[in-house]
Amino acid sequence: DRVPVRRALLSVSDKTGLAELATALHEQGAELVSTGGTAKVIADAGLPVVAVDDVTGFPEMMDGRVKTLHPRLFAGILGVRDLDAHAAAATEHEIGWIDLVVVNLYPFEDTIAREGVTLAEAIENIDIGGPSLIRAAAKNHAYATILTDPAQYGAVIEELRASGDGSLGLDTRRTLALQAYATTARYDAAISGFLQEQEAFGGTDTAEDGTALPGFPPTFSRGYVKDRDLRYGENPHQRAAYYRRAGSRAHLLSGVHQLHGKELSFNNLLDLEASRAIARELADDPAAVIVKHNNPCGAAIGDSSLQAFERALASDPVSAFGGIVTLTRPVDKAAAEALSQLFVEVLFAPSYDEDALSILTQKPNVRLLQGDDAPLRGLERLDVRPVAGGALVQDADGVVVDRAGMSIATEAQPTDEQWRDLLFAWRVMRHVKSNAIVYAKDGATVGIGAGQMSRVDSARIGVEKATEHGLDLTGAAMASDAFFPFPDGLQIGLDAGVRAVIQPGGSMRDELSIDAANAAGAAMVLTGRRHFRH
Ligand code: 93A
Repeated sequence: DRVPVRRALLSVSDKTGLAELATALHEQGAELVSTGGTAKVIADAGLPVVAVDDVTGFPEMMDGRVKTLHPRLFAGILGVRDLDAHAAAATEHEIGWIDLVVVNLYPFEDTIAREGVTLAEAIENIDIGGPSLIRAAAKNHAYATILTDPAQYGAVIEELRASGDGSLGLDTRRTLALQAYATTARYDAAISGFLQEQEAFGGTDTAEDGTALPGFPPTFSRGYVKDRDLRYGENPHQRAAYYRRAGSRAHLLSGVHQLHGKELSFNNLLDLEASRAIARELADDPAAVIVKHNNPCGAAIGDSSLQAFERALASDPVSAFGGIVTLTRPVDKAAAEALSQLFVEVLFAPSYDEDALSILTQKPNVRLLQGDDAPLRGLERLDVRPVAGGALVQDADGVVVDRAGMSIATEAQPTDEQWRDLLFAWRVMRHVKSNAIVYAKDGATVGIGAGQMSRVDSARIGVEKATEHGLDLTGAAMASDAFFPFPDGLQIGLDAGVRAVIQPGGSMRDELSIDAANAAGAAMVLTGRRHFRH
């Protein structure tokens, strides 16, 4: 099952290691066939090389868009050497077998990562001939070997030299074929991912304002590229890695610099995603968000990073231990001093001043991240969740929260302060697992009930948290992610002092809840929009 390499086709964008590989092939007696730029490097290395034009009888044309797309080459790769009919066709059409194909592709991913790249430049960097050569050689790995990455050259050179007859074994050909299909799959995923985000292609999965564009495609495919291995998953017995979406303009960790601390864990990344998503909603102000187990345990806006953090922490200082903290403004000395009092797993902020850094880096266990959140805005238009053998895909719940479309159901109208707290609570609530109840006062959460199977329990837990931490719910705002089917959950809030409520409305028994609010002299806003998060 060893195949001597008598003839090789080389066409590479990345010329790294090319001269060494070509030299080894030549030494083993292989004939080298090559495209323009690649042939030049080989010739410059003093080796004989045949131009593809001389094999195909056609010049490279259409600005290089058509170089290798020719039956003389493809039949030479794809022919089944042991079939008489294939051998006869090869003889008749003067086709020589190609035993080794060396291709690496136009750098599409590097191109789209460049600042200010145009759509035309990106499209010009879609390689057509290269992936075809790769797929052809990988398919016919019974006879041909495919190299797609300079990192593979060294082992192949060694094997060629060790073989004595310039041959490569079946195991090698199989391993490389597998890598080859992974390469072309990733390449196409990058193209598809990039085009999906282009306005010219209908842009996106949903329009900027969150309204769905008609229809989901009949097939849904997304390519993910490994960004890094992780030490383990949610638990130590689970293996894990972080992947970014191929072709996406940004991802959770792009532009994020880790200034200090251990490597990020699976759970860190999960919670970082959650805490940054909430912070993005509050970013008009200095804000702080503390997340534990994917739910916020405190969020607040304030006059400064320090004040926002202190108020977010006050919401539930017990749960905040070991939390993931995101700040929307730079961290200064005062904020750093306060932060250093708490055990924080991860701290994310736009920047840190020198004093802050010297304080925070004294703590060995905090992972300090610096990054810009703007690239993530509006990025994920689809929400994809794996299920057994499939995926559930929906529009992301990316609706911009403002007063438009909301109505007031009660005699009492919210004051300006209440409106601020209502919208604040509503923004935070959208990121809390259902059933979600959020109590807020003066731009800070004062009680959060998350993830309960009964809304009444969430309402009660939020009040208990406030009481436990010495917070006063008198005059607080209350947000509920879905309507109150009965007024019992609402009543728990009202009894604790809530005087402004925001909820979707739409229950058959809305009137009962509105009556309860009126009886307490509370204002109630109906949003007409539910925000479940399972
Ligand atoms: O534009 S292409 O898609 N048309 C082709 O027929 C073709 N064949 C090989 N690009 C094509 N290639 C690519 O050219 C290879 O994948 C490789 O990346 C590059 C090598 O060109 P050169 O040898 O001129 O540097």
